[in-house]
Amino acid sequence: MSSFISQHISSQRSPAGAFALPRLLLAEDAPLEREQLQYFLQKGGYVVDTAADGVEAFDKITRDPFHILVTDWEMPGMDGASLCRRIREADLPGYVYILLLTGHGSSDHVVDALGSGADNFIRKPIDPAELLAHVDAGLRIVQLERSLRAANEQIRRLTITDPLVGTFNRRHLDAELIKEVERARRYGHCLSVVMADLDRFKNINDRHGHSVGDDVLREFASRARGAIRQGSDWIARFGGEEFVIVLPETPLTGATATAEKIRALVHASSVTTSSGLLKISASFGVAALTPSSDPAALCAATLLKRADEALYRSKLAGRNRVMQMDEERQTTKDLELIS
Ligand code: GH3
Ligand code: MG
Ligand code: MG
Ligand code: MG
Repeated sequence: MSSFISQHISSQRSPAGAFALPRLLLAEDAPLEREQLQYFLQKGGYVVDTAADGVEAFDKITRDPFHILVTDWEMPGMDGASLCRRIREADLPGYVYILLLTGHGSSDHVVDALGSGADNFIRKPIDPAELLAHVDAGLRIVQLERSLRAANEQIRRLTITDPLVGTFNRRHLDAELIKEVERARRYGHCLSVVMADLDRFKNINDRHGHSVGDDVLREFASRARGAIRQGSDWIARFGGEEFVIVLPETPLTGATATAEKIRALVHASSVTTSSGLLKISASFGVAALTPSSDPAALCAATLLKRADEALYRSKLAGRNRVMQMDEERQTTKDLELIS
């Protein structure tokens, strides 16, 4: 390596900032230039992978996450501009900052480079210090984009989460249950919902205060969460002391068994609150869609309404029980009668 190069790059520098290991892909078809550029960039603190042409670069960037792409303009197969366009069209998990290396100086060329999706360009022959300054500036933009995306994701999570119990909220239920019904209809799957309502919950609030009531709600949610199939089933707080559990690809019998599991867990042991141990119970109503359901009845609102009717009958029948809505006869069955 020439002394010019090493003079310009100190091995002490660290551009990474928020990234422990900023990952950079270098696409350059000329082997010697590729080697030199890789050396500059590695000395600059980047983890550098290389590609000998645009096709190889695109393949690597779609398989592994890279923060920055430094690419030559003229390469065999896929040139730098086409590579930029392909990357911008691809659905990559994070923004890739693209720096184009060009031997051309015309303004048409610059317009082309930026128009194809490059963020910036630098002219050959490459000055190592200038290259690193450009790459570091790119890294700052990538860092900003990542922190914005993380903040957006946090906001999105907050908008669909119930702040008291940490389950999904009503907004999420309203939006997602429609999609679950649509999926079940399209793929010919069953879909069940369970509606749960804490028994005599008003008494808990009246006797022990709202904050104890809140403890009970949180504990109910936690026990219910522990009883459902992770990854597919999900819970939303419908409102007050009412919850809906959605069970995709689950027939009525399976959903009824899950509801019974939750009911038993909720009733089995007292809840620890600031007012001491409290015995609680909940009532449940279960309804399902099946591939043979009447298409007119295949909607989220109808499904919820039927689960709610079954829940209402659980309450009437004495609480602390599970009732299921029989689709054909539109009647409810007490779990004790069917098990
Ligand atoms: P039932 O067995 O018939 O369901 O009787 P219940 O007392 O549970 O039903 P009711 O609908 O009469 O009372 C529900 C209570 O839930 C009334 C309301 O004050 C309470 N509640 C609703 N939201 C919250 C909340 O976020 N925190 C607390 N602590 N209580 C709530
Ligand atoms: Mg070239
Ligand atoms: Mg209620
Ligand atoms: Mg209640």
